[in-house]
Amino acid sequence: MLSGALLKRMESGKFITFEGGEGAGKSTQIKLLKTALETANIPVIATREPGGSSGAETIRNLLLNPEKDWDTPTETLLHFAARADHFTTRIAPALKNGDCVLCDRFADSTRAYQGYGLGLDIKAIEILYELTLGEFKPDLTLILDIPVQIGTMRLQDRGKATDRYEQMDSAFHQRLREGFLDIAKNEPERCVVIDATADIDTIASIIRNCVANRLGLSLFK
Ligand code: T5A
Repeated sequence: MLSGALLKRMESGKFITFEGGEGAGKSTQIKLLKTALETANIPVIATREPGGSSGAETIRNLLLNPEKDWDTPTETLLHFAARADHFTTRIAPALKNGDCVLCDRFADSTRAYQGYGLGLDIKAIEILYELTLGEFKPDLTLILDIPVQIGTMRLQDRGKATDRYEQMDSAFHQRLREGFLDIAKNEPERCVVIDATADIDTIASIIRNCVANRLGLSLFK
């Protein structure tokens, strides 16, 4: 695996992560930002976690199976195993190639879900982070913030079968929301909180402005 420091020196693409609770609208916004970047002739790929590479997609199926009740340390190790494969085989090569990488969830989801939500010590998560990614960090993290009830209603309206995490109770989802807001407060240079209750086009416009201002990408040709 490339060490984080080495990758930082080699890379030229930007790594943008989208985070938030269930139904916040990450996938919807990633598609719109990808189109905006392509229109501006900026090379871009979109990916997701858990998953995004063939090994990590195999682990995703284990993690999201509603019939499997992993204990929290095992589940966290599986998320980092998936992330290690995804980073090495997909994210790092794309950044090295100069592509902008848009990622639907990354390590902040482990901090929020397994840490704030399921109670694993954040220090354990940071040790696994360092082992897997070294000093590597997203260039920008967009946290789509939404009240739990609205996110849940959106998923019900969408009508797809629910996975293991979507089936957790509302107290769990409230802890996640607070966790994401805490992460943003602690790292304001990396994270931006976006009100995800606005309409799709308003949010897309806020995101384009944020990407242009924070990363200096010219999206408005
Ligand atoms: N997980 C993940 C961990 O526990 N630890 C980890 O380390 C990682 C990486 C992944 C699960 O794994 C957990 C977290 C997750 O529970 P997933 O299937 O990839 O699961 O699902 P999510 O990432 O949770 O994504 P969702 O599909 O649930 O939600 P999105 O992508 O945030 O929302 P989106 O865009 O699909 O929109 C949902 C619905 O709302 C509508 C859309 O049309 C869609 O129907 N919508 C809006 N409606 C009104 N106004 C808007 N502004 C709207 N935006 C979207």
